[in-house]
Amino acid sequence: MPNPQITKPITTIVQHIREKERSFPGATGDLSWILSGIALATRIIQSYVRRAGIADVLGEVGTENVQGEMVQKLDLVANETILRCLGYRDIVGIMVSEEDDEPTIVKSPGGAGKYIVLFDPLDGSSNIDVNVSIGTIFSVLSCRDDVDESRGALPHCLQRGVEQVAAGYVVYGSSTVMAYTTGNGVHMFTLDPLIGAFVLHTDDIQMPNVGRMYSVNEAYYDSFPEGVREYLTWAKSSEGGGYGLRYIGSLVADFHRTLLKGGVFLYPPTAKNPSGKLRLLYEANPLAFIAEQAGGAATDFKERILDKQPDALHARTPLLMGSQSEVDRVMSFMT
Ligand code: P6P
Repeated sequence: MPNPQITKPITTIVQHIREKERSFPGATGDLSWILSGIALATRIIQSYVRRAGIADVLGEVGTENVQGEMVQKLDLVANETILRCLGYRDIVGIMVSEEDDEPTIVKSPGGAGKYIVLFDPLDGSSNIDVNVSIGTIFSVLSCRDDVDESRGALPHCLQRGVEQVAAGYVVYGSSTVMAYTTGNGVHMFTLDPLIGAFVLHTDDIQMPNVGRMYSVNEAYYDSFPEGVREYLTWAKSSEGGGYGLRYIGSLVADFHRTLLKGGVFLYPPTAKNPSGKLRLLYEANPLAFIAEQAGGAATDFKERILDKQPDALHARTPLLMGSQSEVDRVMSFMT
């Protein structure tokens, strides 16, 4: 009599990647090696997040990062953890962090260091002290083979989102969940604290094509583009038909909900951030890759996020992302 408790195999991230890679001739196992490094780093980060009230990791460090934001102690813990867990993986050449002004060159891009890992180590960190979900976002690019080594790391980093070879996020919420894609669907894992491993719970996630939920910080309403204001008026009207508003103020948490429940997330240009607040390379691009792989869409209210050519390491972008039909609906108001 089979054990009724074992309803499906326990699949860890590395197993999952290897199984997926087997269906791709020539797959080298590189991505599984990078993703297992990210899984290790985020398991360590979550151990600090879960102890924030008792471990000395709450509050600000007292310095500003390149974004002009006050650095939280946990930001530094997360940043150092990822640099340490990935920096010694032989295939990682360059690392780009929201917390660091410049790229960290771990190995010469032309040699063994074939990949670039770009990450926001702890997005939403201002929410740490009030126990709101926060997250880690990562993007993986291949180093270019047409760039002379004398030009340094930047040309390898400033690639469009369509060039990503992998992307994902970890949300430290009521449970710790990781989602990743390598371009063959979006796969989601939950960290099982009993065994200390991320275990597969949903393969090939599809974002609902419709979702009557919008997610935006309406405090900036007056400085939104006219089309966005018109959309919001419609969504709240009887003609719009009962949209709900959910806004956590933590990108990874707002995105995770949108991926699972559908709807649309908006961070339009504002007077305070006329080019948008969110960063292209290590926030918008990886989440846009995930959104599209799950059947959704992501634009900057004008063009597809993944087609944008970055002009700077910490370039910002407006972001409209979510269910295809909901993104289309917002765009129908943009003249
Ligand atoms: P606002 C957190 O600081 C963050 O970078 C994202 O996680 C989040 O979506 C956004 O800023 C919230 O910004 O202006 O609404 O507080």
